[in-house]
Amino acid sequence: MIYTITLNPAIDKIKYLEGNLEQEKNNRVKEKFIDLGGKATHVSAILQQLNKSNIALGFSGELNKQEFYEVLKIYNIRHDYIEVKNESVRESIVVINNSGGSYMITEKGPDILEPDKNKLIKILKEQVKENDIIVIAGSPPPGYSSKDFRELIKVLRKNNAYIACDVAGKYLKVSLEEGVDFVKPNEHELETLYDGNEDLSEKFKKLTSKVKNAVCSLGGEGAMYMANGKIFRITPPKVKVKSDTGAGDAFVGGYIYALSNNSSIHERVKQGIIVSASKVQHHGSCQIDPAQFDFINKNTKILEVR
Ligand code: TA6
Repeated sequence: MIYTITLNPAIDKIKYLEGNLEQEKNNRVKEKFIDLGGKATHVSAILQQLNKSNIALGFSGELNKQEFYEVLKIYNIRHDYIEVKNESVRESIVVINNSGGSYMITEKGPDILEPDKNKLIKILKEQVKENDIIVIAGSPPPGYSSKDFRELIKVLRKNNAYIACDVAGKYLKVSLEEGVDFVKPNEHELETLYDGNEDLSEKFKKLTSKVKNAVCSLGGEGAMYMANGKIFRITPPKVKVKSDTGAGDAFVGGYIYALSNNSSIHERVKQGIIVSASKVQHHGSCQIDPAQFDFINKNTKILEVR
């Protein structure tokens, strides 16, 4: 089974403007969408659209749970979120200019207290079996410390699960210290992971010495990854971008889909790129269209960096 863990899910309120965002001006909205946010939620949405069963876990908020569950229902996602009393699932406002540039304004989310943290650990101890795939992604909520995150990883490691983490900062550091199986920092997250002014591929080589499968996502430029001790760059074709929100999360969804089909590292990364390049052609945070995959696949390039 594949489980996604979103410690701090969000409801994305996406607003497409008639013009470009200007301060002290009434910026008119021409179209609006609601979608899932919080990162691992996107992975569940992508897997559902690829008919790959999975269960979404994490913390929701009691006060607006119906709204959140309505959005999960769009993708028919099976879930078992812990409902935090007197709290709400946070909102992320995504504003997209007429010119395509985007702004994201994201709430901090609910404080998670010890009893609820322990409920999640209990679910994982009871549910997760050997070789299950667990995806942890998104910024943990306030009050969720590095220590809490380390405990989560240790429980999953004890159950011999495959642990994929798409997290940043101190949580990425904990993931590397605990020896998870997959991480996907973006360029900025990799740059800030290591001090020093080595170039990106040098920093990436350092990262690959700490984790079996590492990918550095590079936005529309594709990604960098390691296979058989060599570094590769994978580049998708240029496509008409409607929204890049959730593109990195879509990559993880495609990668995990291919991993669950026992594909090679090259195929896993390529599937991630294909799904991500499809996602950006859609308005929401999680939509893809498999009918777009063939063109992207045929026009994606893989080159050995060195
Ligand atoms: O990656 C896109 C996205 O998941 C948005 O949908 C929005 O919910 C935001 O990022 C949440 O990011 P955070 O790092 O706060 O979990």
